[in-house]
Amino acid sequence: MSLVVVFMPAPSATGDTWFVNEAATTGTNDGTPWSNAFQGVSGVRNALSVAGAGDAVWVTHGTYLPTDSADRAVSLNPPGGVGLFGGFDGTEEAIGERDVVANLTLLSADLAGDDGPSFANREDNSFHVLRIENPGVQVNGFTIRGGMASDEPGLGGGGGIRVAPESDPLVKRCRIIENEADMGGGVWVERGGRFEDCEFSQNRAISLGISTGGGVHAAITLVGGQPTFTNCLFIGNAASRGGGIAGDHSEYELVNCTLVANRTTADTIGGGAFLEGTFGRATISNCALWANAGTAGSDAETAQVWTPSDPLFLTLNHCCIQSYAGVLPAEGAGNFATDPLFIDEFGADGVPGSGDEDLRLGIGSPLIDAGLNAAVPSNVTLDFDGLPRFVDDPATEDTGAGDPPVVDIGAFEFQVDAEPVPVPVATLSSTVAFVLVLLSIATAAFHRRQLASVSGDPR
Ligand SMILES: [Ca+2]
Ligand SMILES: [Ca+2]
Ligand SMILES: [Ca+2]
Ligand SMILES: [Ca+2]
Repeated sequence: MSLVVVFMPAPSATGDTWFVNEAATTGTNDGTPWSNAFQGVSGVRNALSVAGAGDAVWVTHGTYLPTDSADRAVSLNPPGGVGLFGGFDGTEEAIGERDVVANLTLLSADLAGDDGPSFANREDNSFHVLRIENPGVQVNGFTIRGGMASDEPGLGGGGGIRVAPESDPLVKRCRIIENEADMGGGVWVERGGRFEDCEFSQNRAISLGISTGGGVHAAITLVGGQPTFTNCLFIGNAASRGGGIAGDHSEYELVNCTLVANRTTADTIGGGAFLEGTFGRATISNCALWANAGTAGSDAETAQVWTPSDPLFLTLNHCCIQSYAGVLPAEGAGNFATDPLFIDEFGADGVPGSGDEDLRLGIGSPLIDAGLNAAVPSNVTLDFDGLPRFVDDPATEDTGAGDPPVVDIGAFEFQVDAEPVPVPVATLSSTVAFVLVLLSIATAAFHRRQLASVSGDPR
């Protein structure tokens, strides 16, 4: 078995690490070491009150709130240069030992603990779960849920995360789900910011007829800076305009993202991605836009992605776009409309973005080996699952561009060797052999999760 091991440097060689464990009831509750971790739902907030530039905050599974009060205006706001990392179980000595899939670490806006399905009881929630206003912040390994900015005084933007200009955070391996705002239900971002391996699902911005960006609203930038999204999923988000992501006089870049079943509620266009404004620019590469819809339930090309008529505003390279016929005013090449053959795009419940979907690629998917290698940022070597981003499928003709192996389209790379290779047991100890036998009978999906987990999820 080959394992993928990547070591993440600490934010600073001299930085301190602060520990948070919601379930802890003993110790001194002052943050170091694990045995004295900050406790309870206020643990993250208390850690951020003492952390400084270069410090890391390690957080166990559990639920954390921005405040102990009912003050909706309070958000978690990390100091500059602080790395906030979730997904721990409270015993780790290295960040590579955590498992963000097994250890769900929730930053929640549900101050009263009464949220229900379908956005019920959100009127008492925090406006924004996170406000990122300081430079050099990392947020990695959290689920961010329940932000409700639609009834914030003024124009509420960014229910899950509101990113201020010039802060340029790195948000990685986060699930941003079920947040609401006037603009940017999941995220409002102004100018820079990097989002990698994140999922935006079931967020909405529908309070106004012009509400834009169910998943993400890239706000007015005029000049300088653009948010980038790499290996991200946008599933089941809704907005009046721009269900998955919207840009308003702003720039944004999507690379290897999968946008499925996002929708608009007031337009027939731009269910997946939307762009408007004199200064708007969007570069969309190696992305799949499928089953996004406008008000009429349309699956037309313009329901997947839409921009006004100037062809310089939009660049599409090596994307799979439902109903693509080249009517969009866009530059670029390598785009097509063939069914992407996701393993299960809506899941057993038939509802997009509810968490039971599998947007990995099935055998024979036209997205395999169809991307543009040059579009992938040089620091990106892994896919959404933490598995190699560049893999050649010998059974699929390379229709993409670049030296083999050619990157796939979408957030997941087709893993040719996902099935474990049987190992001769005679050469192994009985314990190791038993483990390998168990592995050899596991399903490919199980193996993928194990591989990511065994590798320590050190991203
Ligand atoms: Ca509530
Ligand atoms: Ca589902
Ligand atoms: Ca490939
Ligand atoms: Ca190939």
